[in-house]
Amino acid sequence: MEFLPRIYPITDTFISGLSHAEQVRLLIEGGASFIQIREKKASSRKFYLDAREAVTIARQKGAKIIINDRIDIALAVNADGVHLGQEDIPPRYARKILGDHAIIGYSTHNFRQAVEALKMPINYISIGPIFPTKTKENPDPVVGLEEIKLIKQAIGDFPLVAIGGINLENIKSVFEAGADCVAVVSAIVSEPNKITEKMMMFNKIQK
Ligand code: 3NM
Repeated sequence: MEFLPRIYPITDTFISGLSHAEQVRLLIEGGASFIQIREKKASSRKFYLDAREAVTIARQKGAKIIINDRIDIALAVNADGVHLGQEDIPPRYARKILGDHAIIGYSTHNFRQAVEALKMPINYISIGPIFPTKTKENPDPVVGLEEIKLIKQAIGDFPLVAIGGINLENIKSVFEAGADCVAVVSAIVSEPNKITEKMMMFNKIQK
């Protein structure tokens, strides 16, 4: 699990009102070392330029950048990996394209998908949404804490990231249920002038 920190912030330009690169800079100031860039609306050109700048900033500080969905952008900007969903290119093809060193994460939304994912050439599984979330359009049904426990029992040491509606109030329960890492969007980036401070607060949470 050495590549995976306990807090995994994800950028969102709509929620924060800031570019991905600017969010990455503020997150790293707050101690982030592993950041996902998630873009659902911008043109490919705009996303490419923003992601390229984000990777440049991250490299200077020794942080890793994972690109959501877009294998082409990940390759173009030389990111550290991609995060793929159930509707994206299957992980085995992403692995072919990106090579052995890329970090590939894969979204699952229930026990069956999580166990199925173990067969895939991926580096971590994410499970969500744990709690209700407004950040994702058309989220899957809420998974809850009990499901994290069952999945962790089934997948053993394989790295498990929990996502969806996680905040400073409920984060401890998510770790207690067995998540190795939590991925967070709105509770960290929704107030642009507090991104660094919130990242620091999340990083202070003991497992
Ligand atoms: N994926 P917030 S839930 C991006 O269920 C994403 O896989 C989910 O945002 C999944 O921390 C989600 O603001 C949104 O709730 C997470």
